[in-house]
Amino acid sequence: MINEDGYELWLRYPAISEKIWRKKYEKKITGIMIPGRSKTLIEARDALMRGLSGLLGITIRAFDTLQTDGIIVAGTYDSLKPIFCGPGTLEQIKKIGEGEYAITEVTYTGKRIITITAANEIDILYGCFHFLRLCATLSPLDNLTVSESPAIHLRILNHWDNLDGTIERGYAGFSLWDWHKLPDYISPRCVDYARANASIGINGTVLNSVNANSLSLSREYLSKAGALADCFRPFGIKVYLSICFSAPIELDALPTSDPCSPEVAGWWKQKAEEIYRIIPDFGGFLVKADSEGQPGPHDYGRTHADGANMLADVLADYGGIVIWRAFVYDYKIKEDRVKQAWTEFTPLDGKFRKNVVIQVKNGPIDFQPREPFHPLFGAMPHSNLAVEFQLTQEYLGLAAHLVYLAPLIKECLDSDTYAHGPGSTVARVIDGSLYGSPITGIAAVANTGSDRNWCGHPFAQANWYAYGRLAWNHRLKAEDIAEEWIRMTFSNNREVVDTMKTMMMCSRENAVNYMTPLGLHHIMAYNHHYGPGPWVDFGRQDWTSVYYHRADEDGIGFDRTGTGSDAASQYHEPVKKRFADMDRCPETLLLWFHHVAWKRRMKSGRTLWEELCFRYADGIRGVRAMIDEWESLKGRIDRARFQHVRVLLALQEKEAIWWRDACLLYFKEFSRMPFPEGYEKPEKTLDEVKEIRHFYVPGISNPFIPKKPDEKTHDGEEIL
Ligand code: GCW
Repeated sequence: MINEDGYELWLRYPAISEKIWRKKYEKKITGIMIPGRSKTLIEARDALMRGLSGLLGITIRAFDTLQTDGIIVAGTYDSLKPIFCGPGTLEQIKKIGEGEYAITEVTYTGKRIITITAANEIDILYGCFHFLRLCATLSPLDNLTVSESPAIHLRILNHWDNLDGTIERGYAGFSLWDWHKLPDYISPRCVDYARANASIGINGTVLNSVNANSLSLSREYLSKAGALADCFRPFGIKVYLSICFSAPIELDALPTSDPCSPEVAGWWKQKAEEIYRIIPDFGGFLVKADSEGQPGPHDYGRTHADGANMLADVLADYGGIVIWRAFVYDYKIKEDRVKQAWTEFTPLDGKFRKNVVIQVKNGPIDFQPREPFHPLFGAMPHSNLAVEFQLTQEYLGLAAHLVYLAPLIKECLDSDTYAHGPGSTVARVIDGSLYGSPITGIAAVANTGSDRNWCGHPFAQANWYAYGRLAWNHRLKAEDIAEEWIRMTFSNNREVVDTMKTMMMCSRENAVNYMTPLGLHHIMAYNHHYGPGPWVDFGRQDWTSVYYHRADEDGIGFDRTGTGSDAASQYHEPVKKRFADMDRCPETLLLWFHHVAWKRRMKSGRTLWEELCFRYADGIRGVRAMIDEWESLKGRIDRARFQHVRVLLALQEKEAIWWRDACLLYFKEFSRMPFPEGYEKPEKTLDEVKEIRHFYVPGISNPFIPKKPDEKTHDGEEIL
């Protein structure tokens, strides 16, 4: 077994050794025919030839006539018309609409051929990768009648990449974009990135961080972005840019960036003209405004709609869109942070242009291991809403912890908002089927970087893969996607597949348990967010930990019912009542919505304190189970990747223990209750754990020197 470094992702196509599949199907694949000379069709042809040659261990040839059985034919109606002269076949092809593809087996002049057909070339490319996925996962090829079209229009990655090559919250190396050498030199890495995205149907990429540097819109950087756009275009990937709302001031010294100033609107109009001269199919702007110090319309007493609509108007003629983030909160506002986006955006529903998409994080805080779905889903029926997930693991162990995120994504998408009665799921909000939104979208903060294996942890690629597959079809099951990925990335061996799938499917719950069980949230270390920090109480209060857990001698948790911040009231019935009722609130979110007595009996019969101890212990148990499962695969996985994962799992266990020690020792100061019998006791004292410090943690630009723990919250203000 040759060592692999993960560079080929899920596009390896190793020779299929499974005899039954080969015996049954290899005669169906003797050659390919993809007429046409466009870059996209050449890529489709190369992908099929390379993939099928690898899988079958033969040289697959390209034919220009149908000579034998087993030719895989791919093309559009027009490109295949000269080939299929007889009746029947072409009629089938004609029925395929924009944005979909079909894979069918037909008989033509007595020959059985598999056709991959679509109305446009990018869908042909998608179809070819789908066919390769079927073969690589040993799926049956009998009487194929595949018909696929994506549920969501915009399937986008957000790269929080900075122009200096660093990545905010990036843990897999540096930016993939070599800004310095662009536009002259485009790394082959960019082509491989585009191919990987096309293979999972991702059709948009935002090149730069939402904490945008205005230089991204300078002519120097636009020409660099243009070179990337040219590279990605044959793969069906549009380029977008994050913009800084004050760019007119920074780039051309305008006196203002007020969206209602004609001079400012004129500046953006000119900028749009400049951009579309370089990138004719430019996707549009992603905007983080009036959030975490980013400038925005509020600086001028204007609303998000004023800001978004001014930008939308300058892009409309080009078909561009504005993706405006709803990640807004401000510690100066005396309102529970989780309520502020809903408070600010619901009055603006229906006031945004039709080419504006409001991009909302999956939960109301910030990509925590678990959050309730964001109340804005189901609260803005007259606006285009997109959901934003985070693939880079800012709050989930950086690139050191195995945490498969498809269960988290599915948990959000399957959440019922009850906005229009039962079945009003988040998925139906964002795929447009609930409100008929003209533009539908889904986004994820990328976890890619210059690391050889793209995502740092060998298993982290699965999150990129799963996001793409769910963006294409959110009805897919997390474990089916895991199985696909394992088969394509590691092995079709049943034991390997089952064992890795078991590890992946429990990994998110493990992380929740050893970090933030029972609805705890935002108790990580300050600034770099690496490791636990339940004691953090300095700096602005909504960036502390004590603001969220509210631990005291009676209990722990944030009262978000009518007796507290009343955040539960932002949800529709019956969700509202269920969250607000301590007896009916799901225990997984109990401390998100309630301040709960240490002695309260949980469903398990344990007290809350005992339940917390059980959950932290169970998280560590889960990691140890993953270690044992991985050890059982020794010899079945190539040594390099086996060893890489083995060492990272050991680190994950060590950090899970770190989380348990920090949180239980700290909370014990309030509960004053003994550790229950039968559990491992913390290895360190609370003071020892507090002494653990890290400085140059990846993903942040400034080395964080911890402030003295006795520094009070911002201006000593009382906590809400
Ligand atoms: O999760 C937080 C991160 C910031 C990020 C911000 C956002 C890009 O800590 O690094 O800034 O969210 O989503 O804008």
